[in-house]
Amino acid sequence: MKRVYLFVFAIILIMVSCGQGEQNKNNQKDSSQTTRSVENAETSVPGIEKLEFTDSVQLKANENMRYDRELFRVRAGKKISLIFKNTGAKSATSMTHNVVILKNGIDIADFADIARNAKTEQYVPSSLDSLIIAHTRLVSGGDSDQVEFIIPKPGIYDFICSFPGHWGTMQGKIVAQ
Ligand SMILES: [Cu+2]
Repeated sequence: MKRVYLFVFAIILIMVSCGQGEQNKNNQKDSSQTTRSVENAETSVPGIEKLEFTDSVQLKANENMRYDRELFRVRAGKKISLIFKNTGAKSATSMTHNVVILKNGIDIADFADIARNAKTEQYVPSSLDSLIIAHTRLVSGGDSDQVEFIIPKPGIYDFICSFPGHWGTMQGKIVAQ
């Protein structure tokens, strides 16, 4: 009789421990799914899935005070070329523009508010270096500039023209995945 009780007890023990194992597995699955969806939220914007990955961010702007493109999709950790052409007239009175790619999480308005006072540094003050991934020089009408950069981590990175008063219309996003 005792042996039968022991046997039944053992079976119950096995069933209970298996059930807990199953539950732990489910918990693990849930938490990894949450992490994955948070990562997606940080590296995705509407329409990004329709864009091809590029290693060449090519931008143009003129007197309209807008970039010709406002969304790019790149690979994190890969070398990217930024080529900016000011297609305005080659004239001393033409607007000058630049492209400043900011690290993610930087407030554009706050950045621009400090940058606008840095005329001697072409509106990219060295005091804000730690907030910048890369930037072109200030480009006159008919001229262009090219720089290379790497975005180390996946995320959404804003780019703006830091010439005073331009960032409101001259901005876009680079999504690194
Ligand atoms: Cu500009």
